[in-house]
Amino acid sequence: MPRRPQPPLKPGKDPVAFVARRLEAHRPPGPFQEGAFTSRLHDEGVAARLGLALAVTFFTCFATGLISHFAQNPLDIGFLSTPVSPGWLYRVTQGTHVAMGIASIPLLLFKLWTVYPLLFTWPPAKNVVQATERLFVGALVALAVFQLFSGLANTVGWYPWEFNFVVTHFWASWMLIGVLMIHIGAKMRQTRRALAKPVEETEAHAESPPAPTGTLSRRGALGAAAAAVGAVTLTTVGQTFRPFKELAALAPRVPGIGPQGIPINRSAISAGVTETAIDAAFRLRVTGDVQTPLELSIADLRAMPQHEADLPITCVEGWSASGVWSGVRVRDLLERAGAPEGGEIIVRSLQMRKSFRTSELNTIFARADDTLLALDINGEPLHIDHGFPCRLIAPNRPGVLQTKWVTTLEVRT
Ligand SMILES: Nc1nc2c(c(=O)[nH]1)N[C@H]1C(S)=C(S)[C@@H](COP(=O)(O)O)O[C@H]1N2
Ligand SMILES: [Mo]
Repeated sequence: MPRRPQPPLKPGKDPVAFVARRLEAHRPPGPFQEGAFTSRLHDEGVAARLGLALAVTFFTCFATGLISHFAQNPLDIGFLSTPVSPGWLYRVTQGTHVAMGIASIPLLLFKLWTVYPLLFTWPPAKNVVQATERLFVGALVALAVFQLFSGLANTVGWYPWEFNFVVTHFWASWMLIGVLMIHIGAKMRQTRRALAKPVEETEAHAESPPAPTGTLSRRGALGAAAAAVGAVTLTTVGQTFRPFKELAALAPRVPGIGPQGIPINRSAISAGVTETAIDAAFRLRVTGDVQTPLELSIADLRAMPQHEADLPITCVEGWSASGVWSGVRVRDLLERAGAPEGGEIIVRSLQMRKSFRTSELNTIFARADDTLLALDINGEPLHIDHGFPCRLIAPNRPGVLQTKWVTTLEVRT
């Protein structure tokens, strides 16, 4: 179709196009020269397929991340409230979050390698629209690298930064998903076209010679990416999916597991409770808006009806492990203290410093059958590192909220 002749551009109209036309005559040497990249794998068909896989992992991470966020910061409005059952649900969503995040790492590295020659296009952008699009791609790459790096560091309990991981990872995820949607919108047509063709024949390199024997074909390269995803998944997913425990060479919390079959997050020494936790004067207090405040010794707690619950500890850092816990129902304690229906319960630990000393239970969680102040695990009294003399254990709940060394339940209405 013949195009209408374009009027000569003035700088005021599209400054990027104006600069670009002047730059065209000054193409830098080296990678900026046309034909500098010869690999058949720098190809839109490969990039599109990896992009599709990344879209799946990123949207899954976003959704499961939101579930985790709202489990830790409950909205408590209607269908948006975190349900109490099934008790294993958070274990699955958080396990999926971490597994998908880890799988994204080889996918992203490979995708970046596939498209990096685009960094050397000349001129860098032909017009203002393209310049904007490229800035968004830059932001997308930066955010994706940040999310995967900070998330991975979190799973190994490494915090080499000053900022608050949870808050930053949360807000960066919104920005990432925003620029990702813009990117998907901008690339939709190109991606569809590339996906419609067999991967060995995509357009960008249609005229490129067939791969010399001994080099990787595009299909082979995608197979290698899939194998890399499989390898990192198999060697880490055992941290939450126990049948794969033996393979979990790269999972930080599996080897040796921990006392009573569960890894330790913070030890009694680190929490500074080695003396208070074994003090004979220990009492569990039920206080706040109650008719009869309670002060119960361990013997008093053991004299109450004991209940069992088979529930996991699901650390937000990516590991999980289940046990059969037994102890007193929180609901029974609330009833004994004459707590009114509704309100919330603040659970406080003996721990005096550092984080995770307290957590909250909304009324639904507090009154669930399986929400226990556990005294035993798998038939033995709790190990001191697992919260002796008593800890909270509740269904479908992030590990950070399963408070150890509990000494006070404060009822607030
Ligand atoms: N008092 C107190 N309780 C706590 C913590 C803590 O640091 N202090 N850590 C929490 C976290 S992050 C997790 S994952 C679980 C781990 O329980 P475990 O160490 O018995 O496996 O305990 C939770 N309860
Ligand atoms: Mo945790």
